[in-house]
Amino acid sequence: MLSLLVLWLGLVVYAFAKDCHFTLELTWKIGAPDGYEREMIFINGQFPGPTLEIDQGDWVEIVVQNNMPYNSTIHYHGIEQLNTPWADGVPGFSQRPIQPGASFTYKWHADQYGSYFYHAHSRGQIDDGAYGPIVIKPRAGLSNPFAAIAPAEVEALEAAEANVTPLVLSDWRHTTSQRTWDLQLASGVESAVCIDSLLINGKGSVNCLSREDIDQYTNPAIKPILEQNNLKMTNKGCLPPEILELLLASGTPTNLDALPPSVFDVCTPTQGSRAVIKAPHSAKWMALDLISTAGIDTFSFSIDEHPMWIYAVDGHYIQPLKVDAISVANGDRYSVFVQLNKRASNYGIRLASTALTQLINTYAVLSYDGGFGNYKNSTTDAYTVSSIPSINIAGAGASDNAAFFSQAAMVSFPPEFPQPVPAVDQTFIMDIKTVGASYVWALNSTPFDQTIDEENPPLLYKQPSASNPGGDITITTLNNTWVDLIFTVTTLNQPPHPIHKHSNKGFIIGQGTGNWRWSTVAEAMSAIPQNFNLVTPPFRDGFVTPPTVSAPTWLAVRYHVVNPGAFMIHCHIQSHLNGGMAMAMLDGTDEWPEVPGNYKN
Ligand SMILES: *[C@@H]1O[C@H](CO)[C@@H](O)[C@H](O)[C@H]1NC(C)=O
Ligand SMILES: *[C@@H]1O[C@H](CO)[C@@H](O)[C@H](O)[C@H]1NC(C)=O
Ligand SMILES: *[C@@H]1O[C@H](CO)[C@@H](O)[C@H](O)[C@H]1NC(C)=O
Ligand SMILES: [Cu+2]
Repeated sequence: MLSLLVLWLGLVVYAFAKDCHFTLELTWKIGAPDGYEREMIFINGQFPGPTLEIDQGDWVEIVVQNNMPYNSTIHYHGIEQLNTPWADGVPGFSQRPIQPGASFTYKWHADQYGSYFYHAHSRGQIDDGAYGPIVIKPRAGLSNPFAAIAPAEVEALEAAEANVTPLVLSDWRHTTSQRTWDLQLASGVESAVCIDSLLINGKGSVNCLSREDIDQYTNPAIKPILEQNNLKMTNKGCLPPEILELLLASGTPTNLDALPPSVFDVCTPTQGSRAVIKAPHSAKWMALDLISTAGIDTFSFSIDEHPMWIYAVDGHYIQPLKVDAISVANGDRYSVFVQLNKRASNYGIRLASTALTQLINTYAVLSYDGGFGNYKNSTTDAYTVSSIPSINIAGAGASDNAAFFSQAAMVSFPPEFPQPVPAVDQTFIMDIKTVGASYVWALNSTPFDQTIDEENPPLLYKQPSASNPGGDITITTLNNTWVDLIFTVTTLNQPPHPIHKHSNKGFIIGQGTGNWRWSTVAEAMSAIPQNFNLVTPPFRDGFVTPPTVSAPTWLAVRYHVVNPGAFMIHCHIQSHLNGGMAMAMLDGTDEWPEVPGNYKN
């Protein structure tokens, strides 16, 4: 009788959700995404790795086979891992590293829908190409905000969403991540800031800018510093290492002679390839998932002559916003609709870095039905576009009326922030800074040692009292409490830091310029209520701290602890993470999970 009941329940569950199975094989081989050969990571022989297509409600099983000569793990960026904290893919936190020749099976439930990506979480392997898109199709009948875009075309928009094309936006170096790290140790400066190319869906070239362009587009914020020191941006369009030494190394030993000229100075053009995105003209609309897998740069993104309707951010619907350009930080996802209502032709898909450390850009092609203009032949990049860009090569608006996405205008659909506003149980105030050398970073005063990768057993496998790394680098919470995270950036010349929170999303409830002088958000709100939004705060898994130019800044994030486990919160600039910009979040220590025996590796 009991077994019949179990069988019947099993069938009911089976009828609503399916199991999705994937195998991802990691290999370390020679590749040349931008036309320059180097050793890099392929996933199932591809770069970027294959798209994982999943339906909301599915159980997802992913076998990662590590055939590289290095330890690795795979993290599912933005996936909550509700009740499966052991499948989060962070070595030292939720599992032991997957050793060469070994495999690990991840199993998680797709509670969410939308755009995500997977990437390696061991050392700098994301910079070696270990990433690929995840698309989770919303469950049938899920309410969406598409009527606000075109009330009569909801079906066409839903069809476009069901057929979404991921655009993986990356930055790329000609050195391996290990070599990049070694060069920082040898030189004493954060040389990772100077890269070789930008890639769209793994394709690009080294495009060397002319001296005129470099001089013309050098950011006005850094021109005076360069002039005072009689320096110029380098031929790679990079901030010269002397400036990093001056502004960020704070008197620690440096040796710029340890840097080969190719790292900052010498630009050698390559003939790579260019991504061509076919626009199905008859469909009238197409959907794109912009996914930044960047190690270092913040991007500006736009499509010539085609405004974008942003309909989801970080895999969650918003009230649609029509824009010409979007600033995309490391780890961010933007899902956009593009109306295919222009003359059948080729249009530029523009990607430019807005980091002050380098002028660099690329473009892909949006090709109506793929049938216009010159086709690429195997030896030359014959695609030309004559469309009119909305952004310039430095990522700024090409005209004053280019509309950029503004996070402050972003409103979740449906509303996600609880009303009345819940009481806050704990507030953590964290000081972001470099500690000594310009490549040693702290999310909260103390750098997190990257040897945590080898923590054995991992934090999740131990009782939280035994696993607490303590000090400045740990956030400890109880389940079903509300937590405020205040990130303060008190030193000047800091770039924006895209802080990524593992497990569930958080609300960006406030930000400001000037010192944070309060102990709680409630106190701050009585002084500066205009800096907070407790009605419709942006709901995201990445929180970008405002850069500091002439004054300190701060950012306030609130989250609900609902998923006990050991998670990482860290800057998604890879060199900052390598430099220690991370903390351990031991969530729900009162309901600490027991890791099932078959998951322990
Ligand atoms: C790989 O992981 C194993 C097991 O945790 C560890 O003993 C070893 O030192 C790691 N190797 C490297 C190169 O990090
Ligand atoms: C491709 O371009 C090269 C260099 O211009 C030319 O020699 C070759 O004939 C072209 N191939 C095709 C198939 O058009
Ligand atoms: C943690 O709290 C959330 C929110 O109340 C609840 O849904 C969940 O079941 C709790 N988890 C455990 C393991 O108690
Ligand atoms: Cu950072």
